Amino acid sequence: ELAYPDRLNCGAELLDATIDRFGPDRPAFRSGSGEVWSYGGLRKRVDRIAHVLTADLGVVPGNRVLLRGPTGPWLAACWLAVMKAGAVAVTVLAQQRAQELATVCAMARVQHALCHVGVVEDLAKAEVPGLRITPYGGEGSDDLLRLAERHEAPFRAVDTSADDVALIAFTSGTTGRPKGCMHFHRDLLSVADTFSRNVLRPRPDDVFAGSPPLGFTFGLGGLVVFPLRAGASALLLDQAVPRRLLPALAQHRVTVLFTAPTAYRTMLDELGPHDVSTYDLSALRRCVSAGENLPAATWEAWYERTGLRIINGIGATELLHIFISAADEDIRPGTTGRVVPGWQARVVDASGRPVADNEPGLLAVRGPVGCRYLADPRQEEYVREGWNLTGDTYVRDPEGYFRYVARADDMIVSAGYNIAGPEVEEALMRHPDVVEAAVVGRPDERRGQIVVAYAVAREGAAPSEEELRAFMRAELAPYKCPRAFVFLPALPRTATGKLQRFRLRDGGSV
Ligand code: 3SK
Repeated sequence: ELAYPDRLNCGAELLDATIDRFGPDRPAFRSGSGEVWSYGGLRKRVDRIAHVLTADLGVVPGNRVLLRGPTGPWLAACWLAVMKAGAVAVTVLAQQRAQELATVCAMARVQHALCHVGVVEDLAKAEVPGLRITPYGGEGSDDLLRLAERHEAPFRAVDTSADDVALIAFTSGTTGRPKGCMHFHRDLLSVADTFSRNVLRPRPDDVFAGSPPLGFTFGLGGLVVFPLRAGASALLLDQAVPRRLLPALAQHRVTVLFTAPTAYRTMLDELGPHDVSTYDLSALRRCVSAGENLPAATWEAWYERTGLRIINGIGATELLHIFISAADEDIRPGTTGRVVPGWQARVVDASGRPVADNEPGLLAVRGPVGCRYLADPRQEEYVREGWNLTGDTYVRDPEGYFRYVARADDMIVSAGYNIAGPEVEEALMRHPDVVEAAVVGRPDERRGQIVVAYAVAREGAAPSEEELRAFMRAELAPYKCPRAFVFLPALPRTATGKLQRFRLRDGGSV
């Protein structure tokens, strides 16, 4: 059981309390260009921004403040300042465009925005009524960092309640309709005190890094909340595309990595079959994968090349971070692992009753964080009798390991057979010339649905349909084998990297 005091400000806990424990001199954030901010330096900047918010911009507790910019120390500092000011951070991705931003701002009733100058245009174009945009990272006299220079005094964190909303994180999920998820001050600490504390077991000398942006709770947790809670540091890269990750991991002696299965595959390609010494990964001790299911083949290949055992986890924006995960001694490739201490999980049928072990059903989770959509009727579908239904089909074995089957709406029913798209995708990705695969059901008069595979071929390779067909027949039962193959240059994905199978099902507005 996690117990937090009734009055709690997560910004003060992550920053001021950590400085009380470890002192101000340890490194907190590093940028890709080599800049290092100590904890003391970070607090100075955060406090100045908090003064600008409250004294200059008139932000009061509960006001919603949109944060938009590339991942970096300044964006993280803005987030911490919003927390300390008792306001509510509304996080979005730097790639989101005017129309999407207008929707988010209207849904969350955003009054203020702190926005990097490089991406301010789209926000201005969104024409949000009453929105006050304060740019940062530019030269103007109205720039946040200029305004901040005028404030010297420490900022005393607003005395928020543990149950005050601190964050509204948006998810477009894999279906395209945005939902705002509200999270409390205590929620932000509880994900660090469950997944991070029990599974990562971070140390103050750890260096965290990874590819998820701070506008995605996977990134906010892994690159800001977890390192600060442990007195560790984070390398915040604005261009953390997989090809740039490897050199950064080596150069900055990163010890804890957060990324997604696709990035592990790209890094494996980059490492190549022979030369293991190009990148020195000897400091790396924890590799986390989430955001999508991690195929066993990717786990094995990473282990073979690096000797590192990927910690596979499942999380959700609705529940803030990871709630089922593998852990060191407990890692079983091909499964997501066991429930994270502090959380509960079970597999249920459509009426919410637990199914027997080894039977597929819907994943139901409960723990210190729950789903709280911002005025959305889908709340009733997500939370039933206190259990959060994540929309994933899972199997639990008698030893408590959870194995992913599919997103509940990705099950294909063909000629009476239930076929899990991800199983077919994993098989297809075992073909040496296939780097990415997505499998969907296409309506068919005779069979109800047929299995259709979309594949991205390895650069320079052009496997034929006949070759893939023969390969799949050797891998899977005939009823699971795709009846059609379509080659694409890339698969449709959300800005956070999740596969959008619905766009393929809808007939390829790809
Ligand atoms: O959406 C996800 O997959 C996820 C994974 C880990 C942590 C947080 C999130 C939202």
